[in-house]
Amino acid sequence: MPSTNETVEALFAEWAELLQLAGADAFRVRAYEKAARSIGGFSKDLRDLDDKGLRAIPSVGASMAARIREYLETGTLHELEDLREQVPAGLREMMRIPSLGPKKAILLHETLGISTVDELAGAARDGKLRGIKGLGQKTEENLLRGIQNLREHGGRILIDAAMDAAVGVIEALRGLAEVDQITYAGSLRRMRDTIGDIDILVASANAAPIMDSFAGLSSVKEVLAHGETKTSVLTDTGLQIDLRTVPADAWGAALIYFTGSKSHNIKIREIAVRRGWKLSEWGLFKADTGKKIAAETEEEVYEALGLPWIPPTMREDTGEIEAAFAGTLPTVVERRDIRGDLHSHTNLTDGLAPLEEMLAAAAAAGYSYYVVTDHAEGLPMTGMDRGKALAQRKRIATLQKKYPKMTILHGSELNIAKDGSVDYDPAFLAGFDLLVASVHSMFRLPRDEQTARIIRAMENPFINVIGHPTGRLIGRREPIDVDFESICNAAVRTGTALEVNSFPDRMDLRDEHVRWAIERGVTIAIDTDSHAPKHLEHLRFGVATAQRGWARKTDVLNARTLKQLRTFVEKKRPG
Ligand code: DGT
Ligand code: CA
Ligand code: CA
Ligand code: ZN
Repeated sequence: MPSTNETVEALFAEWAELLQLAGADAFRVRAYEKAARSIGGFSKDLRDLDDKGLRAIPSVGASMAARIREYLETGTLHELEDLREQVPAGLREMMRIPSLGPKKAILLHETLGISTVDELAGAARDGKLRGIKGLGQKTEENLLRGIQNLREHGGRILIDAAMDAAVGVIEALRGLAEVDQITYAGSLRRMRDTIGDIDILVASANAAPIMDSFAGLSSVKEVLAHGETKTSVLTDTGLQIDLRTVPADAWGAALIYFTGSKSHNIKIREIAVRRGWKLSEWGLFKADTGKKIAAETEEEVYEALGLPWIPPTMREDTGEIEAAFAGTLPTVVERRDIRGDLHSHTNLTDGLAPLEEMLAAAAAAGYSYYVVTDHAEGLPMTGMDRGKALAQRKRIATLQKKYPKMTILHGSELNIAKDGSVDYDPAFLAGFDLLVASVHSMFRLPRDEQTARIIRAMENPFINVIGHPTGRLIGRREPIDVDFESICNAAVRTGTALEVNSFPDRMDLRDEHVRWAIERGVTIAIDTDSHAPKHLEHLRFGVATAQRGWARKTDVLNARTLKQLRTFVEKKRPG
C-alpha cells in the first residue's frame, strides 16, 4: 500500500492538474507540483512531523503545511474536494494523452463540450476538431496517436506502484499461521516495466482463512471473485490483485506456472509432452501413470526437464529455453554486482535532498563509488552555473573524508542541444570526473537529425554516458525517433556507455534495447538518476531491465572497479 507521503503526493499532484484545468495561474500550479514532488521524496513520514517539521519540507510553506495537516487529521482536503466537483473528471484523464495540455483540454471542453477521452477520440475521428481555432490537422493526428498510446499503456501501472501494493499484501498476510510460503508472481516477478494485475501465490494446507483475511484487507474496495483456491479483488486505487493458494508440495510447479510468461509456459509444457509427461501448476507427471516427477521447487521442475533454473526476468520466450538447452544462457548481472551509481542529483539543482543526505544513502547502499551529476548550466531555471559547480566540488572534497570506503566523484548531467553540442567548454568539462549527457528538449526532431544529434554528443571526448537515451516517459511521452543501430555502433566506436535509467516511469533503455545494444558490444550503465535518497532503491528495477535484456556483469560499466571506471573515462579523453 502506498505510504502516507505517497498518498499526499498523489493528492497534491491531482490538485495541481485540477488547478490547471480550472485556469489557475501557472505560479500557483507550479507550487502544488513542487510540493507534491517534494513530499513524495521526503525521507521522513509526514505523520511523524509537527507543523514546524512539515514546513521544513522543501517547497512546503505555512499554507501547504496547513493543508497537509488537514489531510492527516480528517483524511480529506476540502478545497480539493471542491475542485473535483468543479472540473469534470474526464478532463484530467484527457491530460494523460501525450501532446494534450491543459489549454487544449479546456478549449475542447468549452467549444465542443468534450469531457472524456472517448468523446475526444470520436470527435477527432469525425473531423470535428477541424476549424477550431488553434487546432490543425496535425493536432488531430497527434491526438489520435496519443489516445492509442494511452490505451496501450492505460490500465497498466508502473512497476514501483505494483511492487508497493504487492509487498503491502504480502506483509499483511505473511504472519498468518496458515501461510507456509507467500510471494508475488506474474509480470511483477518477471519485472516487466508495466503491470496489468498483481498475482500473489501462497502455499498452504488450509487456505480458507487466508482468503478471508485477504478479502477483508482495508485497502480492498471490491471482491471480484472469492473461491477456494483463488480470490480476486480490486483495491481502493483501482488495482486488481489475484491471490492463489497451492499445497506446499506443488509450490515450485505453481510458481513457474503463475510467474509465466504464458509463452514461456507453453514452450516448457511442449517439452514435457514430447517426453510423455504432463506439466501443470500441480507438477510434472508421467502422462500414462500419473506418477509425480517433480513439483516442490522450481529448480527440480526445470532440472527434470533438462534445463537449468531460468531467472524470472528472462522467462519471455525470447530464446531463453533454446539457449538454456544449448548451455549458452548468459549469467545475468545482479544487484550485488553493482559497485556504484553514475547518475544522481542533489538540491543544488532539481534534487530534493542535500548532498550530505544523498551521500549517506549511497554509503548505506554499500557503494564503492558514487557520482554526483547535477544538471549543467543550460537547463532552464535549474542548471548549475560554473561557480556553483566548483563550490560543490569543494564540498565533495571535504565530505570525502567521512567516507573512507566510498569514492565520491564529481560529475554533471549535460544537456544535449539540438545540434548535439553540450554545456560549458572543454577546459571546464575536463575538471569533472565523469559526465552524463541527456536529451531534455526537442523530442520530436526527424530521425536523421535526432540520430546525428546523439552521435555528435557521443563523439565529445568528455561524455561518458548517454542518460535515458530514448527519452520516453511511460504512458506520457513516446521515445525519440532514432536509428538505434547507428547509435549502438557509435557508442562502441566512441567508448560511450548507454544508460539503463532505473526510474520507474522511464526504464530507459528498455529491455529490448538493452538486448540489442549488448549484442552489438555496447557497454551499459545501470543508474538511478536519484533525486531523493529513497530513489536509490530503484536500482533493482534497472537491474531487472538489464536482466530482461540478457546483460551480463561484464556489459555493465558500473559493475566495474573504480580503477576500471577511471580507465573507461580516461581512454576517451584527449592527451
Ligand atoms: P499482466 O498481468 O498483464 O501484467 O501479465 P501476467 O504475465 O502477470 O499475466 P496474468 O496475470 O494474466 O497471468 C499470470 C501468469 O499466469 C502468467 O504470466 C502465466 C500464467 N497464465 C495465465 N493464464 C495462462 C494460460 O492460459 N496458460 C498458461 N500456460 N499460463 C497462464
Ligand atoms: Ca498479472
Ligand atoms: Ca492475474
Ligand atoms: Zn538526471
